[in-house]
Amino acid sequence: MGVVNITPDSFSDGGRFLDPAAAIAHAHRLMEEGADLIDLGAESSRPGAAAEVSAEEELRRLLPVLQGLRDLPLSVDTVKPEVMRVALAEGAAMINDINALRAPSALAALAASDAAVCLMHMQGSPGTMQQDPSYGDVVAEVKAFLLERIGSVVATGIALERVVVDPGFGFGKTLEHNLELLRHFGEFAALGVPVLAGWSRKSSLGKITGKPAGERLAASIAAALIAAQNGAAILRVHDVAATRDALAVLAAVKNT
Ligand code: HH2
Repeated sequence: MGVVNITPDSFSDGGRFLDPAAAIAHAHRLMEEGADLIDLGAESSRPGAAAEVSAEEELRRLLPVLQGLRDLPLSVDTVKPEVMRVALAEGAAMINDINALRAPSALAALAASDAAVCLMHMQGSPGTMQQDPSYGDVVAEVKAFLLERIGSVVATGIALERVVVDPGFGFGKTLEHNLELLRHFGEFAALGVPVLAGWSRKSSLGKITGKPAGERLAASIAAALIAAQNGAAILRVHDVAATRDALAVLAAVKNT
């Protein structure tokens, strides 16, 4: 999954693809590099993100790009049912919700479509989630949350085959929480639905390497590969070509 952020303020590529033509060109480039799916986000969820973007503003950023990329498999990264409904009407293949369809009417928006959905775990909300993340047992708690959300989604009539889950690296988690979740990634892969991993350029990698977001490629690939080796079905990445090369090496090793 290649990331295209149509935002002024995303933590690693904010402002680069706010112009619809630049976002469209970047999405095509990521597909040429080997992406299977493009994740379009029009609201940053970075820690400490400013006041929420309105649905109108999110759609104003998103729609020209969505309409310009009709032929590509698209995921739309949003927490707002209004935005979900429009994205689904425009043919989005997946809704990627960092809030796991907890907003009132988000479940109904998905139930009225046949698109896939990614349910992500987040403790708190982006504005405050990194202030004091706290868990008894992070792996057990994230797993229980995802199982509860899968249950709600299926109870609404959305087929299990449409569901992807994500432990939500960096969303209300310290470096140690993120590492613990990665160590136990195989337990998420055993839940019975595909699991997505999003480590690309995240601040935990900065804490480990001491490097800023623009210099976290090698660290991002290392984390992506560990997730893939432990059963990740989808890797959400900014750097598709380099990740593809790393996955080709992993596939070559597995096939010999
Ligand atoms: N991470 C980000 C955004 N959306 N969705 C899922 N399912 N999993 C993730 O790990 C995830 C996500 C944050 O990264 P990015 O989009 O690059 O930054 P920003 O939120 O600042 O736009």
